[in-house]
Formats: sequence, C-alpha cells, structure tokens
Amino acid sequence: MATLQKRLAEIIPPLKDEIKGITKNHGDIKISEVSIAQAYGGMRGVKGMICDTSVVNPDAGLIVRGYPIMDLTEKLPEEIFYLLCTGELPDKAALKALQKEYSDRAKVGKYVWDVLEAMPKDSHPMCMLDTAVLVMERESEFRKEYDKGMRKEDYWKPMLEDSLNLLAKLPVIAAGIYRMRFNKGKRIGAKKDLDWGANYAHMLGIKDKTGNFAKLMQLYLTLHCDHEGGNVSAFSCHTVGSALSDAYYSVSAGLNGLAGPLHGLANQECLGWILETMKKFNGVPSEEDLYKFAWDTLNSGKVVPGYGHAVLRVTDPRFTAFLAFGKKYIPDDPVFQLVAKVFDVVPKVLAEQGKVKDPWPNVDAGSGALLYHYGMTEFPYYTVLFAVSRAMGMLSQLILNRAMGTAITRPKSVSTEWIKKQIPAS
Ligand code: CMX
Repeated sequence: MATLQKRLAEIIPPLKDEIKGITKNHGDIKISEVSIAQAYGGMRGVKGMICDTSVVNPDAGLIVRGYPIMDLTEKLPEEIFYLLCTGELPDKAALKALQKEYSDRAKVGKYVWDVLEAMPKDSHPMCMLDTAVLVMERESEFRKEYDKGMRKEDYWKPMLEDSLNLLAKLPVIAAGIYRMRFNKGKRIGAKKDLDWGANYAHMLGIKDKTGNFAKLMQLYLTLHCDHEGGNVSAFSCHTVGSALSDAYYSVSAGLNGLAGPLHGLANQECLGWILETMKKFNGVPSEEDLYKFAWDTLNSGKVVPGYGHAVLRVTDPRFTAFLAFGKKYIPDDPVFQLVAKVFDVVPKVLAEQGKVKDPWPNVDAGSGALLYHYGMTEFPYYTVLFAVSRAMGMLSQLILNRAMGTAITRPKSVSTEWIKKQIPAS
C-alpha cells in the first residue's frame, strides 16, 4: 500500500541526489540580487530559500505542487497534506491509511486540557492553541530519537511521526479551545467515520442542518494549507526548524507569526471592519458611503484589512473561491453582500491612494463573513482555523527540509553604517 511513509521513503533518496547534483554542478549560478530597498523592506522579492511544497505566482496565486489552488477546492485536506509532502494526490488506499493515522493519533493528553483550562479567561484563542502545541513538545518523537542518537538520513522519519501526531490532534485541541473559550459547553468527541475537516466541524458543535458549514470547513482547510516558504509563519517555522528544533517548537514559532494582524489575524480584523461599517450605516451602505468610509480608514492611518499582499498582484484565487461559495450558499446574507460590495469599491480606493502595490483582496477578505453566517460569530477564533490548516504547509515543509538536510538559516545582516558606505558620493 502506498502509505505516506512508504511513498516518502521512495521519493526522498532520488530527490536528495538531484539536489546534491544541482548544488555541486551549478551552485555558483546567481538567482537573485538584493537592493538596499529590499534589505530595508522585509527582503521582499529576494530569492534566497527553497520551498518545494507550493509556489505563489504574483499573477496567478497559490500553486500547490503544480496544481492551481482553484483546481483543488473539492479535495479533502488529507489529500492536500499528502500532495504537499509527495507532489502526488493519494489513491483511495493511501487516503484511507492517512485518515486512519489521524484517527488513531487524535487523543489529546489530559495535561494539555489542564494547562488550557488554567489560562486566564481573556487569553487569545491563538495564544491558547500555541500554548497547547508547545506544552505537547514533551511528546516529540524527533527529540526522543535525536537524544538517543539518530542518523541524519533518518531525521525525516520521526519528523513525519511528530507531524502526523500534531495534525491528528490539532482539530481536537482547536475545537476544544472554541468550546472552552466561548462557553459552548462540554467538549465534543471525534467520530470515527468522519474525515479530518468534517470531524473538526463536528467537534466545534456549530449547529447546521444544511451540512454546508462542514463544506465550508473543508474549503477553508484546503485553501489555507500553504503559501510557499517566505511568508511570516512558514519562514519563522522554517528558521526555528533549521536549528533542528522539533515540530512542536517550530510550528509554535510559525503560529506566533500567524497571530500578527498583518498576517493571519487579518481575517478577524477584516470581519471587524465589515461589521463596523454595517453598524455605522445601519446595514449595507451605498457604494458612495462605502467609498468615503474606506478613505476615512486610510486617512486615519489604518490599513483596510484583507486587501493587499506582499507577493500577489491579482485578486487572490482563495478569495475568489470563498466569494463563489458565498454566492452559491448564502447570497442573501447582508454581511456577505457587504463583502462583495467592498470588493467592488476598495480596490478603486487603494489604487487612487497609490501607495499599495496590490489593491486586490487576499484570502482574509471574505472568509469571516461566511463563518459568521453559520453562527461562528467569535471572530478572535478565526485565525485558529487558519492555523489548523496552515500547520499542513509548515509540517510538510519541515519534513522535506529534514529529509534534504537543509542547512541552518543564517542570512547576513548589515548595518546602516555599512549601507551608507555602499552609496557612491554625489
Ligand atoms: N490598506 C492600506 N494601506 C495598505 C494596505 C491596505 N490594505 N496594504 C498595503 N498598504 C500600504 C502599506 O502599509 C505601505 O504603506 P507605507 O509605505 O506607508 O508603509 C504601502 O501600502 C506599500 O505596501 P505594499 O508594498 O503594497 O505591501 P506590503 O508588502 O508591505 O504588505 C500586507 C503586505 C499584506 C502586509 C499589506 O498589504 C497589509 O497590511 N494588508 C492589510 C492586512 C492584511 O490583509 N493582511 C493579510 C495578508 C494575507 C496573509 O498573510 O494572511
């Protein structure tokens, strides 16, 4: 059976040889130059690391292992994880085997719940998720094997074990946090016959007779899976992992970055902005009022959350997928209608202002309105959903980096004094 473990064991050695050959024979070829503006500007556009799980093209958005994300919207998140790791979609048997792995590993230790319950009641759900991940570090198979003394070529194996354990437990923990933090009552146990995303939806306990909330969760978890290697969460996870820190330490680092308002937290900020607009205008405003309100936001020195991107220069296809979901299932919902209207107005405003390089919506612009419709109104929780999905990207990248023996991250920094010396005298 082509289990994930077996398939990785087959594809890793030739891939390693290929990379060895490339660096040995062509290592001197230049792939990037760095300007002073880039050094001060978050290294935007500098090609200085490898990520084989996905690429983000400025004019097309996320491509996972050669598949545009719009071609994957019907896939289960388990299929996506297999694809991220191997470059192939699993056959039925491999999918079933992976689902069994998740189901067998889903039990979360009591000590994790005890820690979460001891946290202050106003802790942010992302801080709770991160704490749970970090406190489970004691379970790391990578650390155990490393401490025993393991051969370098075997590093990826316990990393895969840690990844499967984490992915199996994350929805259970994340759903538990939702119920605990927002007083939803007792935790709901997983069901053996449900897939990963449907189980998460079930454990959250959102009542939905239509079954469309579970569909939304499948779409949500699929769309947020990965976004190449240089975004804040992936890069943080990568850097920490490059020190051979295990999956728990590394993913925790990534989650801390995802919790920032310019990154994953933008989805909570986004719905906040939409609801603020609704409140101000007592419902969906006219295009004219919306135009003025968007300008007010910019003039008050704030960003319009959900718009702009460090890499993309077109409407994020993930936003397009959420918009299509809303149009299909909840076209009459006023909050969703406002999201669609904002899409008509805000890019014009941002373009007129002329500062932003990408005036188009990113993934965070629309997802909140959909969750809100199905009764998940606690928007500080939204980034947790993002995190559960993005763990797939972070972990698949970690597995591959361990397999390839990726070097410890250590770019060179320079001082402003040094920069000044590079500027020719005029
Ligand atoms: N609203 C107002 N101003 C914006 C803006 C927005 N949505 N997006 C960018 N700008 C501004 C920047 O703040 C910057 O202003 P200054 O020159 O005064 O510093 C200027 O436009 C140029 O920025 P940029 O090069 O176009 O964008 P960056 O690559 O620096 O930043 C991002 C990208 C996403 C942080 C930025 O567009 C932003 O803050 N967007 C709103 C927050 C958001 O939606 N984040 C989620 C991104 C997706 C994700 O990672 O999860």
